[in-house]
Amino acid sequence: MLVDLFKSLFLILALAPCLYRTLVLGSVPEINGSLTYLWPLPSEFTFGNDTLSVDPSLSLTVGGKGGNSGILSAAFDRYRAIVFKHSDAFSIFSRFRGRRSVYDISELNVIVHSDSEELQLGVDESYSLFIAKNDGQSIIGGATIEANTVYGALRGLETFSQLCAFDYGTKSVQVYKAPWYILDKPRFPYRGLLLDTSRHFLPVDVIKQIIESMSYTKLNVLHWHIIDEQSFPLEVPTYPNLWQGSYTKWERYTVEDAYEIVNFAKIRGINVMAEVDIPGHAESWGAGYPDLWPSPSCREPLDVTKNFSFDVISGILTDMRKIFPFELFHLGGDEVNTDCWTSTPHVKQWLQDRNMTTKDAYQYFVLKAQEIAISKSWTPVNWEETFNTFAANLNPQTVVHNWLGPGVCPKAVVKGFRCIFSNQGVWYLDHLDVPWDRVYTAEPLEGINDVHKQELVLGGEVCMWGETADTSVVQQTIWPRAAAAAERLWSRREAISTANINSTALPRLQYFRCLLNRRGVQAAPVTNKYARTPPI
Ligand code: CP6
Repeated sequence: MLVDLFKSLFLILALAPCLYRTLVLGSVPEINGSLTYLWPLPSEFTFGNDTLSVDPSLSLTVGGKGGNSGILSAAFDRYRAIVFKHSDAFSIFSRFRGRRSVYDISELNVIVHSDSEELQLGVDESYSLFIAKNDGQSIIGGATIEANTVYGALRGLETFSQLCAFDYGTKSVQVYKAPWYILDKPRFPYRGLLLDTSRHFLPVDVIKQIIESMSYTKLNVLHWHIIDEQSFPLEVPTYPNLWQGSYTKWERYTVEDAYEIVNFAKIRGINVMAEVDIPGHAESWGAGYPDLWPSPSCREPLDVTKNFSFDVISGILTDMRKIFPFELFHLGGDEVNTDCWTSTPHVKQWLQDRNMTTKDAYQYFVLKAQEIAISKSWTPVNWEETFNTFAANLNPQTVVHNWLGPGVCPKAVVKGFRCIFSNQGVWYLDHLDVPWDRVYTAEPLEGINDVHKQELVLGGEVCMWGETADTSVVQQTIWPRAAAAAERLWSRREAISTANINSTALPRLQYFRCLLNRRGVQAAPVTNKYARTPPI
């Protein structure tokens, strides 16, 4: 009740100037000369000119049915460590100097309305965040986050932490430009990052660090491309020889490792979408079960003629279903070169007996795999070649995953399919020559004007393919460019228009990249400050 009243007051009083600026002047309020930059930009916000001090022993107070969530208290502890990293180091000295006893903010009040911790596509990630001085004049004093779910509260905590800046003069944590009134929600429900652990193994701790850094930029899906032709690192209890296809005994994930990754991600509001890329990217499966190869000289695509191929797929998916609760499951289906199927006698014969072309057999394989996934209550995701080759026969539930240039989502949504945008020309992070601004200006809804069709675009994903990147360089290859995509996927389209990004987005991204570095993430420079036009 009271909260609703506050909200109405907030909307009228606080947002009016903001809406005026955004709607009438057509641009986002600028934060001139301030250290308080936010990334990604919230959907609605206003700010003032006060500087507030934050108590180093900031405590959490909670409200609402979901206020007692362990996910929330663990997140508060993580963010307190981040926000007070510096001031903690000074605290022993500040005690000698006589610590201030009065702070503007000594409690963070977090209200979570729902006690459901279900994390699925489209989970409510909205939140409001108010930070104002307790001076009897502002509508609300102190710092308050309000959200429908604990995952919205996590997004609000991230924003709160970005507003808390360590001031090297007073050696204390401050919030500049208060009062802050923020109402925020994501533009797209699917904001992903692909990690490829087949081309190079990534240790569990490295994957966790990447997940942690994803939460800083509000990305919410880790697309785990676990297996490919080069290696099969995952334990599959039903077919225990499969991980004989790992590089070494030490470059493997046990079932427990996978659980740990999924849970680590979940408590940060991040879903893990697993991928089993079939039939084209699966050569490594045959290290443990050579019958999956059509012949010793034809090792992929998997043998389409044998029931055993589908038994193994079914076994893998049964085991993986216990680990991956996310409703989406990626079945790959890209880059299927069927040439060696026709040069393998028993496969050729099988095709002839059924009067099937290799294209028919590719379709047969993908659809059969989809049925297995659907029977395990998964929604199948497939790379776009499946749609490009046999859209009319593709299961209508299929989520089409774009990668070959920008064109497929407009076509897929017209046919009623949902789509994920990952145009390789801009969102493949292993393409080191793509600068931040080309990542930033890529638009998932380009070419889709009908709002109902736009809703079928779930969002997008940046892809960190592993052929040329391992633990030693993976974080600096992902960041800061993945953050550019993250803002595209979170913030309102009008707020991140492509005009003047060098004066608006660039300084904010440079600040955010520096924030990543301070938090221990090896993010690369946004631009090369020392680059000069070569002399003629
Ligand atoms: N692996 C798999 C890959 C790629 C794809 N699938 C890929 C293709 C082209 C580029 C980068 C990556 N390495 N399984 C395509 C979806 Cl340029």
